[in-house]
Amino acid sequence: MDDFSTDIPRQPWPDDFAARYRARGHWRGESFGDVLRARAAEHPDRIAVTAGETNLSYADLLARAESAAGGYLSLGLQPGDRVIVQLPNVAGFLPSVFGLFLAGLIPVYALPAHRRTELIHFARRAGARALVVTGRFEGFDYAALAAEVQAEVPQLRHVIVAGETGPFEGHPPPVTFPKVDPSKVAFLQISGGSTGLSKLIPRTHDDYIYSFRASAEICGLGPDSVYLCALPAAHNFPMSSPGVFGTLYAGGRVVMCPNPNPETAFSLIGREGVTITGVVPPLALLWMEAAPKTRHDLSSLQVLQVGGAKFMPEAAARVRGTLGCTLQQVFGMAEGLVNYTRLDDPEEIIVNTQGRPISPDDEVLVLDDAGNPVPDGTPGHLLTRGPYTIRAYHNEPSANARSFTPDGFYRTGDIVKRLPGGYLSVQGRAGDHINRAGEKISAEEVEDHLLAHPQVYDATVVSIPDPHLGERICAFVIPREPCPRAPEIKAFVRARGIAEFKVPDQIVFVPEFKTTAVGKVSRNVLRAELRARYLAEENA
Ligand code: OOB
Repeated sequence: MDDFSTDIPRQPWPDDFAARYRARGHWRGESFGDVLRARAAEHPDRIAVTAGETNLSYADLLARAESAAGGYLSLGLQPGDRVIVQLPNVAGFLPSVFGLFLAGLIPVYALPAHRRTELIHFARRAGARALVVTGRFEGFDYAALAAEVQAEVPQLRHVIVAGETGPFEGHPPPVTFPKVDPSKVAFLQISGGSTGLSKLIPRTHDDYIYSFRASAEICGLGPDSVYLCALPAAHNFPMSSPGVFGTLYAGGRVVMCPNPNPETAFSLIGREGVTITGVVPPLALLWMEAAPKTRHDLSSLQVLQVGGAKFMPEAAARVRGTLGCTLQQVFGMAEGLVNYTRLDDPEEIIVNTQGRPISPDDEVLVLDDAGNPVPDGTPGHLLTRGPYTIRAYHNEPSANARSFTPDGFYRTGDIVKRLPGGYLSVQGRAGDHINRAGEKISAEEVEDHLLAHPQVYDATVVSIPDPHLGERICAFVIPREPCPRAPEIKAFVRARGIAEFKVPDQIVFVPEFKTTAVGKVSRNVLRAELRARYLAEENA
């Protein structure tokens, strides 16, 4: 049932903040559609997107987005309606989403890895009316998945299967384009989900365009820049830090990489003359392993951005020597705040910190457990507020009360040290999610799936440090007799229709959760104890 609000989501910055962000020139009253139209007018013939053998000029991209807009509206979708987009890194990604922007529709970005359970949740929470997918990709049938989801969510009236260069190719554009207010929500991004299920993050045209315009400047992007989109384009990092949108803003070219393995990525870097790309730490390690042996020419690559999870200094120090380019560390979050090391920072800063904020108007607090500021150099909880950090999640009253202070600071859940110059060093997490190769997984969500198994009496999920993934998912399970086998539990969890990256990497059967705490134990304490005991035994 359509049990959630169908209002157009709002993102409420108080008036005085909004006025300040406009006066400072951060928010310029520009919409996504305006950006594309301006670039297509300035340099229609320049290539905007390369995917395989397909090249779309800025004029082509605009024309295809206009066709898509015409097609969406011809279905009866109304401006303000939410539309889930689940597309891999294909040529049709940008025409599909710019088509939604031009039609005044609101994309909800799902990852290609998401499955039935997650998509149903997003569809309900967003009150989505349509789902845009590709047919088959890398052997998976996305159209069939979409049909399954549609069968469960009646308000999801349309499944739109995009072709090679987007949906509704050749469809006439709308007779009139709806007026789009840049201060309104442009799209909903998906949170990593620190507790429970993923939340929806409403971002406005004004705030998001500011974040990628400023990011493009920090990264020195211009018309000659070629950005390789190696991570899934729907993720905030490759989308906007400066990512595909920042590259288009600067008039550069986006190369869609269907798979980030070294062979595919290196061949595209060599063939297309890629100048900048962004990866998560495990991929950076893989690329550094592969680079000395590659037959591809990587000499065009000027900047390798690494973010999404902590990149260890020992690895960071090897980037220049192995890949021959400048490292940029990126510490960001879909909720807003993004930090970069600057390209001309001393090596010491680039290797050892996760950068400093984009904006002079990003406010950063580092607080102790009692909520008092700690001195620089001391670890504390990171809270932030600013011109591109949200003030609330969409349709989440109780999460909002936990995640935001009354004066509008977002509690990031990260533990950081602030260093001279405002640089941040990420020390860890206060919360219980697992950062598995940059994918954020809520322990609670995985526990719920495990508890659905009839032979599972109780389950506690924790992160364990992992040499390849950064962190892996370890599930401690108290079984019922007869004790199930680990592969069977994994298969059961997978069959619940969730992204593969959430399936526990490891299952440890235990007779009970021995705990030193008395009485009713919070899950957080239990998780910490189980993790500590496991690590102690492993190192014994
Ligand atoms: C990015 O966004 P999300 O929303 O998937 O995850 C945000 C969380 C942060 O709160 C932090 O816990 C972690 O991911 N994180 C890092 C990090 N970058 C993100 N932890 C340590 N070091 C880093 N460099 O992951 C994201 C969004 C935009 C740009 C870059 C990353």
